[in-house]
Amino acid sequence: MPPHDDTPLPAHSASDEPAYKALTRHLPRPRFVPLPDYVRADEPQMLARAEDFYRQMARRRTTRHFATDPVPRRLIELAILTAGTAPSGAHRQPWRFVAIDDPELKARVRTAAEAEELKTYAERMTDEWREALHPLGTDHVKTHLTDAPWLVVLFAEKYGLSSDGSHHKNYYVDESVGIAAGMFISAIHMMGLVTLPHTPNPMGFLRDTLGRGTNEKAVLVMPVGYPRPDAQVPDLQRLPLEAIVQWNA
Ligand code: IYR
Repeated sequence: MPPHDDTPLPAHSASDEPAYKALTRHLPRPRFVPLPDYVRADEPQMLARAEDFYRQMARRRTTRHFATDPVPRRLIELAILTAGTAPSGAHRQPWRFVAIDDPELKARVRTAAEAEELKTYAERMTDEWREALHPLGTDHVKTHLTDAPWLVVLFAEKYGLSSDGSHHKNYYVDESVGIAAGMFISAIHMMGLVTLPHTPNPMGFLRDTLGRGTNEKAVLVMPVGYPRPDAQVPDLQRLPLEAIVQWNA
């Protein structure tokens, strides 16, 4: 750990300081330390790394066909640790992961998810929505939830609960948890496994089944495992760069 750096951050003179600065003057000075472990790479190195990472990530696909082979718990821990490095609003880290490999619990989650999904596909979806999903081959049958050796359920902590029972607000929870989910999915892919971000709706049953607090909301159920040798994916194309980027105005 580098020593605590007491060098004052560049400050405006008191005269041009905006009034809101006085509102936090009673708080302890924020602690800053030198940026740890940063090694500046040269451009050819960065280009090689960026191309390699993109090439690897471009091979990620979502499949519904999971093998039942076991996956070591340490790999799931590493994916969760990676997700936990995500940036978050006010550094509140409002993500919680429930990792399930108990076959009986996986089966309960699947049964409850399928019951909700049957209602969703049959009654809650508009025709337009059902037609949009048709090319992806999704339906209410979620075999992957019991085939995959792990189910990882991602919860968003909508607000924090302190030990004295008081609430504290979290900020940009959806954005923070969305970024963490992306990092989890990337970690799983880069280690050579597959996952499928499943969004049962409504999600309330997950809080009850998994015994989570009322300050949490389930966001994604992610089965994790190996793809089956005969795994298939929909025949999809990704948008080209020019369709997803604008450079300047
Ligand atoms: N939550 C449902 C339906 C579903 C919705 C969308 I938008 C998808 O991209 C995929 C599925 C389900 O998980 O089947």
